[in-house]
Amino acid sequence: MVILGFSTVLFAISTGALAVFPKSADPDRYGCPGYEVDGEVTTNRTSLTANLKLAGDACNLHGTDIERLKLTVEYQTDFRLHVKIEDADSQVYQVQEQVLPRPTSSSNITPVTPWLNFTYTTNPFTFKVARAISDEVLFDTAGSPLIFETQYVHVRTSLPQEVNLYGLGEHSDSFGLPESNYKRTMWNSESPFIPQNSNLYGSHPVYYDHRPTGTHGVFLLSSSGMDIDLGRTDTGRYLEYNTIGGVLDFYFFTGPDPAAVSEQYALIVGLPAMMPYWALGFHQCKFGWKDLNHVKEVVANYSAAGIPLETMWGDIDYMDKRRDFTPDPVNFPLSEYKEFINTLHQNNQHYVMILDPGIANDPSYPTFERGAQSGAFLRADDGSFYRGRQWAGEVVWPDWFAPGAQPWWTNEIQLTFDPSCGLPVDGLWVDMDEASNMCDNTLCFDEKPSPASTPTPVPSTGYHRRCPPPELHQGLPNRNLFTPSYHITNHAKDHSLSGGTLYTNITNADGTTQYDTHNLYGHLTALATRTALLTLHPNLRPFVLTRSTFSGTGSVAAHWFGDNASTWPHLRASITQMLTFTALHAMPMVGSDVCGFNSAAEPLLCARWAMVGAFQPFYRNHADITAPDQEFYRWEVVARAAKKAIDARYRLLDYVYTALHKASQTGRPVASPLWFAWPGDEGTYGIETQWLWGEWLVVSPVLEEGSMQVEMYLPRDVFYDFWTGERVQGEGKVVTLADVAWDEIPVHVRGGGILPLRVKGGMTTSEVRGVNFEVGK
Ligand code: MIG
Repeated sequence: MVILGFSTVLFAISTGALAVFPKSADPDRYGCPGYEVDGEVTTNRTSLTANLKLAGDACNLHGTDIERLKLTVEYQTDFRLHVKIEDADSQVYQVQEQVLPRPTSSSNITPVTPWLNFTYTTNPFTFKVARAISDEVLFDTAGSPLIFETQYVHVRTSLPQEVNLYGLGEHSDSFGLPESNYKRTMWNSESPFIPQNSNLYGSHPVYYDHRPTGTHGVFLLSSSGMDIDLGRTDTGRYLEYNTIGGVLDFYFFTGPDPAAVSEQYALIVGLPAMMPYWALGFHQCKFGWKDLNHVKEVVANYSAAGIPLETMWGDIDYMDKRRDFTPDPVNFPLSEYKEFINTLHQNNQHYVMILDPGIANDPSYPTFERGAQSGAFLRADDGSFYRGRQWAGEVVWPDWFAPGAQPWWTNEIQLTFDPSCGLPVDGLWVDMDEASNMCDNTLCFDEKPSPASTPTPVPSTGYHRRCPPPELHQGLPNRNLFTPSYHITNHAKDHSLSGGTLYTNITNADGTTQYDTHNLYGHLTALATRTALLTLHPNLRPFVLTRSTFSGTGSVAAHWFGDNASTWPHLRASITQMLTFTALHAMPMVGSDVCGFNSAAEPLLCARWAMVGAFQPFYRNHADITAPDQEFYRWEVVARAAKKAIDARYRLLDYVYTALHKASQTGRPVASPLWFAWPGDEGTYGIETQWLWGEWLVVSPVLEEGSMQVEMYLPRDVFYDFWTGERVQGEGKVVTLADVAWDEIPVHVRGGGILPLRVKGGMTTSEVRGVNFEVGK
């Protein structure tokens, strides 16, 4: 063992017996040779590099085994360990720096006493990450061969029985992840009804492992399609990555406090964007508002009902022929539309409008024409625009890696939304940015012939040719980019990679392919939109809402959880989804479609949801065109619940705004699970229906149909009822709160908390800002 100037051993060759790979549960993998260290291992004070070579005959399970790899291990700070395994030739795709800037070596803080130890075996090569202080093993790849092929990468870590895993969004599954038989697929996809056990709109390949001894995080920086499997063998639990490409670029975060992991993760993927104050107000949206008069009625009805309405939203109904930047001249006439938005502004209210990345393929549509001139659109291999189907009919899509794309998008946004001549919107909403393609399968236009459509040719082989050969990190040539042999479990359409989205063998302008960059499309759409807003309004914080996300999108935009339904299970899912994003994915500004998107909202469900949403960051009521109207004023009980909850939300607005600011400075979450505050209390580990709102409030809503009671867990601590001020002694057990009325939501303040409360709420956030504070009760 070598000691490198630290009190702890930084890089040690494990002296244990050679790892022997046990027969894996998946017989296909048995027989893969793994890798061995080849030649010298170079270490200096804070880093280690080594070459790896295939340790036997290639197994070529799903592609070709890559012979030579390169290992780099860096102690980047005391709290962050970076372990990277890439192909020696640096051809395999790596997420572009412009998408996710990596820390530069100068930004790394030279470690003094690293909290983690990296140890390895040389033949076969395996590695282990352990806590320095206790030798507790956190990650251990012995036991399953490392497989690094052109279209398949596999690594497995064994796990002790007693660990609690969270994260790996976006999903609608339980907050604490199941121990076994669980697969998380990362492949961004249009996901109506947010199905469980399925990939959804975003990909965040980071998990948090919480143990009574501390919390740590593991982030695989990869946009490749992948399955992450949690399972069990005779010898214990494991977590494994099965990707269809990319490199193994791991960041290990030491915690050990849960919120410290959130902060350490945010420093890698980007600190959350600070939001404008008004964005914390209550938002109302609906798909299917047929004209401006109807929209005005909704505003008037809110005001008449005395329910605060901060922001109105314009869904695709405003568009002529469902084309971006093109208000319908009959139903949303431009000058009246401007006047309406100006009136909202006079009343200190706001307006946000939708954009879809699919651009109508029609030379008479100026946005298309300018995009075509700028080289802004994705192209098929034959040089023609890559075409598909979206709301606007036959469409093309921006290639966010094309140099002309951003200037074109910025220009369209300026032309349409410049307040001096256009629609003075306060924010933009980007939808369908997975990207969603309504072609049912790869035959799209063949199946639904339309006279104006010329189909993009179906790739004959699916193999992607490329000349000249790719540059560094652009992706290996000669891969099957259309139907790779390893199938990730994509739920979309025909279950193929390209189902319901862009063909994966399409090349981006920078030489990379959609196969590798698919999961970044939403992030890039949001980023381009944010950049455009910053050009339009250099001195205003941009507000962008995006459906599709990737690790780090919190630094760019807000996010809603897509097309849920008006059901009690989806009300509950809104909490687990929120906690996953706010606490674990550095995305504070998130929320569900309040009262549910699909199907009819029952008033009692809507009442409970109105209150739950009031204690979550992004608070917007929204529904589908086929769903009945569900504004809060439509039912007396909902109106009552909403008024009371919004009043509390607004009185607390500065508490939340401050928490959001802290998140944007440090990554500390705005809302988190109870175990963040009581990491040693095992009673909190499985709780997913209560949460910490800021650091001091515990919210425990009623979430069961027809119920007026809630089973609430309060840790051993002193609490005060937020509404009455009554002292409540938490006893570390579940208590039943009965008779929770339809306009009540239980909220408790942790003893010791000081809340900056406004004396009263107001009809808008700007009114609230004029009200005095009181401190606590
Ligand atoms: O195919 O713009 O998730 O919020 O209302 C549906 C219409 C397209 C999906 C979004 C939803 C939005 C709807 N959009």
